[in-house]
Amino acid sequence: MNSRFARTLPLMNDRFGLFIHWGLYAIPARGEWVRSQERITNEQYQTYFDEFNPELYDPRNWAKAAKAAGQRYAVLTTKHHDGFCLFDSQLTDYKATNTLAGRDLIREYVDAFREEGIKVGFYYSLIDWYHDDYPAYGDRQHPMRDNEEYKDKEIDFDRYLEYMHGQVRELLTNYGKIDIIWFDFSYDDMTAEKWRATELIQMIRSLQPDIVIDNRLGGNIMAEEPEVYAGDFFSPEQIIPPEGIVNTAGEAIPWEACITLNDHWGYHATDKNYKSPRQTIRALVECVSKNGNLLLNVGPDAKGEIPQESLDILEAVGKWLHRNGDSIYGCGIAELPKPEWGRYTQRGNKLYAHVFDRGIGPIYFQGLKGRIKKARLLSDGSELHVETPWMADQYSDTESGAFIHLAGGDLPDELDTVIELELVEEI
Ligand code: FHN
Repeated sequence: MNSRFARTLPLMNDRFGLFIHWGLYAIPARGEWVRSQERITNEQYQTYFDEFNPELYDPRNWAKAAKAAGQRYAVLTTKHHDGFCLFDSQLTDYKATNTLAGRDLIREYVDAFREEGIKVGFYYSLIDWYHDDYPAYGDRQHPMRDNEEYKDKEIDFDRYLEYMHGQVRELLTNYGKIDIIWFDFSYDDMTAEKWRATELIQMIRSLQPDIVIDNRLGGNIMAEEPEVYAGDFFSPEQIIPPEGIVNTAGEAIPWEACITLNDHWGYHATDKNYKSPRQTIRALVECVSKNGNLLLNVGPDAKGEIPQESLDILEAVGKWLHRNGDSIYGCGIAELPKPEWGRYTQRGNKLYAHVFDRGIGPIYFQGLKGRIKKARLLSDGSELHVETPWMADQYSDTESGAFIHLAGGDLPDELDTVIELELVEEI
């Protein structure tokens, strides 16, 4: 991987993070885009500001759930597109400390996740539908984009940029070491130097030299010489790239897929279309098998609690990781063709076979004849045997293939059975 991405590598070794979308939109409970989708005015949305009182909010519970899930970093919305600040910004009154909550919700999040040894990330929306100087009429998605009252409204976008840069400075000054800042998102001409991105990046790097930044300020992270603001990782959303991500020179670049557990980022009371633990575990494996991370999202409700359906999935993933985490953390792509039965991940001379489909008879490893020093079922460390079944020399490329016997007709773990192969030498 290009040395430009050296600062991203520790995060890439973590492989699995928790995304948290939380704010006033948890009260209407129709997702975080409700203002835009329903063209809700600031005055109408004020109802939620006046009401916001997450009496059950205790980020220590969130942090414990993330820890048990095996998530090694977290990214919480400090401000989403609605402009509401979960932190005690001195640059606005539109913040949690001025609601019935009366607390700096970000301060408590940072303390709680640090306490659990989980890296701390901030999501910060470049878009701001509340700020007076953010373009509204004719914008692609502003709630007032087709409200004639906004047509001739004078704005001072530089004043918005001073505000936005000032808040980023607050976030990266007042809360100790921050591991990730996750900007969201550039669009149309609202990109790159429209945000004064170079100046912003220079400020960020001076305040937090080791911080990792996503690619949504603009520019092209896949260029051979990306812009200074093009970011430290690529951020595919609601998709796992078919082949992983390489730049125009064919060099692997760091990437992180952000994915919801149901179909919404922010809390949505009636969206019960949750992914299964099996889907979630296999999504994590697929990301790692392609040199990527998974940032898995939860949307806490207006009371401040993560939905039970999400907690149940996180718990199941954590149980699987407790036994099989060696096949995820610090692992990446294996230079082998994707096998029929599942996927490979690799770390040094340890190759991990993630068997999703049991098939009939032994598991076949194309190209690995004579290259496996020993094999173990990762979940319990039990010995497995490399073998060549009877007649195999009549129907397979036994010149290069290897077979491992798995007892029984079902997989030991139908979510994902992992075989750890210690190789004679790294592939
Ligand atoms: O518009 C946002 C959306 O609300 C959410 O924050 C996702 C998460 O990456 N990013 C943007 C595009 O969907």
